[in-house]
Amino acid sequence: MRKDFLWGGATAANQCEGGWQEDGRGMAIVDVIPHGPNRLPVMKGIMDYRTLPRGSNYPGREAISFYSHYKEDIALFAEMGFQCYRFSFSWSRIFPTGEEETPNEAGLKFYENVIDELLSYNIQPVVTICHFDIPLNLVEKYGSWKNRKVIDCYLKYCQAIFSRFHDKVRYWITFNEINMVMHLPFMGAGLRFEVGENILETQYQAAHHELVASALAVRLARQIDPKLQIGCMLAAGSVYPYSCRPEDVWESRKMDRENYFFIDVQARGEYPGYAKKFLERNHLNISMDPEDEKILKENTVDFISLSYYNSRTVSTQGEEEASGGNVFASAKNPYLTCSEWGWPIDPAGFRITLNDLYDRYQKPLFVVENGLGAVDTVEENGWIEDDYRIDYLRTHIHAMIKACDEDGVDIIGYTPWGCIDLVSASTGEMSKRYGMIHVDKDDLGKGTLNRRRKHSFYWYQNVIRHNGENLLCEMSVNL
Ligand code: BGP
Repeated sequence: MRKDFLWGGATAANQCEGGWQEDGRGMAIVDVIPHGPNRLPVMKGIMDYRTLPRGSNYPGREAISFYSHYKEDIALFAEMGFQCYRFSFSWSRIFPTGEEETPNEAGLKFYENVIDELLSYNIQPVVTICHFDIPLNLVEKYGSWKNRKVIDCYLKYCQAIFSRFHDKVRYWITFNEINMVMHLPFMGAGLRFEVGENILETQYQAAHHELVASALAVRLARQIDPKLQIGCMLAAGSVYPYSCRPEDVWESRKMDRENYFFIDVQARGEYPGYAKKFLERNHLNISMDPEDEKILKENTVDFISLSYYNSRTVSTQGEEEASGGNVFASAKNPYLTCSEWGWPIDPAGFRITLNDLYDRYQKPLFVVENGLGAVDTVEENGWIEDDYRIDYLRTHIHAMIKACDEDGVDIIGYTPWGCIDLVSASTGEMSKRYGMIHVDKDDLGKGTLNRRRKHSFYWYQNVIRHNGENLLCEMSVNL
């Protein structure tokens, strides 16, 4: 492992910050994504949020109110020993409609306070510029990333935050899980579809705009301060063939490429051959400006960040059961157990994924999400014995250390997701908890918002203290 390896934790404004009407913040997509049965159709862009029943519950509006609790939360992160903290800015807190000429000073000030608080504990901020987040005005007026105009709005936002924070924030991530545009297009990229619209074409058009925006953000960052490190971010998890049938193996390669496509462009600087052929074969006409090729080629990312929750499995035969998982469902892998939400648990798959990505790109990786969503029980004396979470983290961290120490994968740091409980992106629930810090709030939005340390809090503190070396004695995983 690197000597300067960064241990920390990760959250995002849309699921944690709340304060949706504070200090002039404008409406964002998260404010109109409800809890309950309408959530999935809204996130997919096939149900218009404007048709939702009155009185719908929008859990992101308050979330866990990091907005008013940030000092307390950062003090807890510091107590755990965090060396970095990954979080996102809310775009509409800084540009409420996305179109203002100048940024909202109160919004910038809030993030300055958060950053200064982190730095006062020697915690490095790692900022995601856009984590399932876009001002609602840009959705309404331009159709979000469907429209090239949004690239300019994004760059204006980048200009404001890079120039304000470049001497305090080194690591930036342009888009969280950029491949989410293919799976949950409204949540991932603010896309809504009209009846009869060519959905796939719109998704790839929006993706192209995001890819160009990401490359231009890299260029801008380098102009403002060459020390800045800019990364892309993939919802990762390698795809296994269900069997050694060559058809299954080929299918798994194809599925991997659907995700790699984005990183291939961001890290290598051009559309790969298989993507060009896919667009051609499916008659998808993506409009590109003549200078786009050059922009993509000249402004590749410095590092590749990723989330890993599970591996995936695919078969061409359809004889297997389905299984859940982050981003999309796949075939059930008979060798793996699953979380309470049906996501496979596969630490060896983490090592495989890290190796796959490093072999493919040869750029430093940053693991900015990993973790187990589980129901926690607060005992009468207030204690939370979350040993299932510890088991998950222990085996995954161990696999990551092996990837570094035995396979030579270069990893900048590790920030487990939802280090403090927050709203689940896929379900809108609070009960799907990832944290080492418990937040007293339920799925209906009731609770005191009090913070409480879980068993995993002390366990992770110890991992950081020993730079993960204690785990090598604690366990042995064969792979
Ligand atoms: C990733 C997202 C996060 C986070 C995580 C866990 O896809 O980047 O925002 O939510 O998954 O997923 P969930 O909250 O659905 O359990």
